Amino acid sequence: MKALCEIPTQEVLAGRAVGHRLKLAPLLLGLLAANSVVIVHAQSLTDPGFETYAVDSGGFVKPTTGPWSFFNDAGVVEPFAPNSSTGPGNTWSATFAPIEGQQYASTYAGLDSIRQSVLFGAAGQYRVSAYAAAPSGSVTIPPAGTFTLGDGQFNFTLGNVPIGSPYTIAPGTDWSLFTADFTIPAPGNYEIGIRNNTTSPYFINYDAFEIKPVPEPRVWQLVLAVGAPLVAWQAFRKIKGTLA
Ligand SMILES: [Ca+2]
Ligand SMILES: [Ca+2]
Repeated sequence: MKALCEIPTQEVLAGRAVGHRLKLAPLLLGLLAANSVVIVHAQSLTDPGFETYAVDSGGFVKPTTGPWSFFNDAGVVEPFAPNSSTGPGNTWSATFAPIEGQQYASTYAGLDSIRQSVLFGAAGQYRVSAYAAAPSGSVTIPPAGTFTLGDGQFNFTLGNVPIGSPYTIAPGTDWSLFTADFTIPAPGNYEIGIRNNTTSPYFINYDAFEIKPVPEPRVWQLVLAVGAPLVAWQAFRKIKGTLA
């Protein structure tokens, strides 16, 4: 009889609600943890903004060690430096403030590429992105001469093969974000990067590379994983409330 007559106080109801939440808490935490592990283990670039290389302010280095491989004129700069050269294959520019950190990559004209081996834990669709910018003016390359800078062109690459659309950048273009989508057929290591396509005189600077799954399934998994039990719990509360 007591159970039928008793009207639960607000404190009792609040206590029950907390109790239900606590019962769900380990499940929710477990789901969050499981998804966090997946996120932590997602493919990622090492030093995506070229900050680990030692280079003086206004200077230029062509690293032979570290996570990235640099070819032809490609190297790392720390602003600010005008369009500069000590000879063919040693030509650089650092006229822009970095997008990220203190440094970025510099390339001059054709034959240049920058790439890094990346471990992909799962097959699927991915998107690589980077910021690119191109200075204007001219460059004097001893003893070749002085050249007026024109349009530059680059591609993102997978295993040094172009992926996505070629991008043309006019001289005097400030940082813009560029992307290319690609497919990873099986888990493993794949070389990701960029390469300059055309041989006419131009600089392209690169900073803040990133790789993401397309779409980002883990975020959706997380929303669904947390959302479904919450919806179920709310439905359970509603039914319980109706029966009571
Ligand atoms: Ca940087
Ligand atoms: Ca070059």
